[in-house]
Amino acid sequence: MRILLIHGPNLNLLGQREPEIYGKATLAELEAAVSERAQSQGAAISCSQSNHEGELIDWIQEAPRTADAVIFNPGAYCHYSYALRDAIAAIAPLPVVEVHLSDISAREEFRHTSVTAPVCAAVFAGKGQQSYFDALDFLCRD
Ligand code: CA2
Repeated sequence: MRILLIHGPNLNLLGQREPEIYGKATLAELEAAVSERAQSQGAAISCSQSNHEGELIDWIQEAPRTADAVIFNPGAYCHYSYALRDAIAAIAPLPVVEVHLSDISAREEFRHTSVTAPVCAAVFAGKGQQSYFDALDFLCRD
């Protein structure tokens, strides 16, 4: 199984600020941990991060040509980007699993809604790195 791990805006700052919300790991460390776990499950991970909505849309649109599934942390775009939602819906049935480090339902009101979640195959949030492991387990469950 080939999996794209895509991170959205500001997640390149992981490990530098707000460790009480997002943990101490840098993005590179998080990607390494998820890649290692994926390998042990027979999956190969390709990682990328962008702060730009259009670039994220391009990568989602291209995913069916290079991958069997996507694990996506859209960052704050999940709260309002109908363009990303349309891109995810457009590549169905390729599964896109949405992940969040923090529990978005327990934070500020504006984070309670994810407009991308309804078109994703599953959502795992609030468990830090474990949210990503849960996404891997979901995709590799068969
Ligand atoms: O909990 C998550 O994974 C989020 O997707 C993270 C996004 C946030 O906007 C979403 O509501 C939930 C923000 C990532 C910002 O990351 C930073 C990391 C370190 C320092 C500053 C920001």
